[in-house]
Amino acid sequence: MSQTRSVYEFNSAIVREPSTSVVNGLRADGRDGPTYEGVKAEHEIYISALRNAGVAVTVLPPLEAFPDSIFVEDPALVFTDGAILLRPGTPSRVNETAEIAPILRERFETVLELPAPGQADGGDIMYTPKWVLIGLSARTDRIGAEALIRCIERLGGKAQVAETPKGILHFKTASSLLDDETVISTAALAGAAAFEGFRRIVVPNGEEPAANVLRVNDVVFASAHYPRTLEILDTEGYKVVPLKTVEIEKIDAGLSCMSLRWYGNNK
Ligand code: CIR
Repeated sequence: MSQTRSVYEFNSAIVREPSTSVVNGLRADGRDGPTYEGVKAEHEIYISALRNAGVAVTVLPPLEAFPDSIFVEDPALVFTDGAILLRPGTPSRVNETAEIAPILRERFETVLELPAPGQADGGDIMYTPKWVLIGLSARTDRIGAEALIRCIERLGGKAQVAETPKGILHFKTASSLLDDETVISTAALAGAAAFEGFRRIVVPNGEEPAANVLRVNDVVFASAHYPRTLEILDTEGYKVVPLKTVEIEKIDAGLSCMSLRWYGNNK
């Protein structure tokens, strides 16, 4: 992979508007779902934040048949040198890949497909300057992870497998890259072998969802309602953009999930 710039330098992104069916998005527990209006409002502010950070954003139309399709991060991976169509690890989301495929084929010369029978969700994939980390989870199995490593190698990159703590939806639900040498994570992931060599910032107990931040160029998008994490990020010198995530958290999502981001000439 021709990686001469930071893995968080982006000039292009794809997002998808929420459908009214988003109120039925998947969630691990029996909490009440979000309101459509609430998700839509958070999504609109997110798009503005991406644009303010210097990213050209393509907004795709909503897909009523797919309540979770606002989370475009999960059915595909994108890099400067190409895209990889994934095989999401939960039945209601499998066909989201076919919906995003033509959009990616228009933008990328090389579009690889994760071969069956493996499964992988983009939420389990973390780009780092050293390698791509692939978290094993209920959505990403070992066969999928091994096949994905080979796809990433075909694009000129390298990748390795990591463990997602039990009961956590995705690897990036609990960890994120902050800069070339720093990750932020929950206490459960702070000691992970995958992060050896990285400086680690741990979110305070009770603020676990705050570990899903999104570094975009020179700013860090962070959930607005976790004040202790915001303070830590500020003290560490990051330029933080606090964004409301109250509604999307009701369906187990965070800031990274709502976009596919890359650097390229193919906006
Ligand atoms: C799901 O369970 O698939 C959605 N409700 C949430 C997906 C969040 N995506 C992500 O973390 N990349």
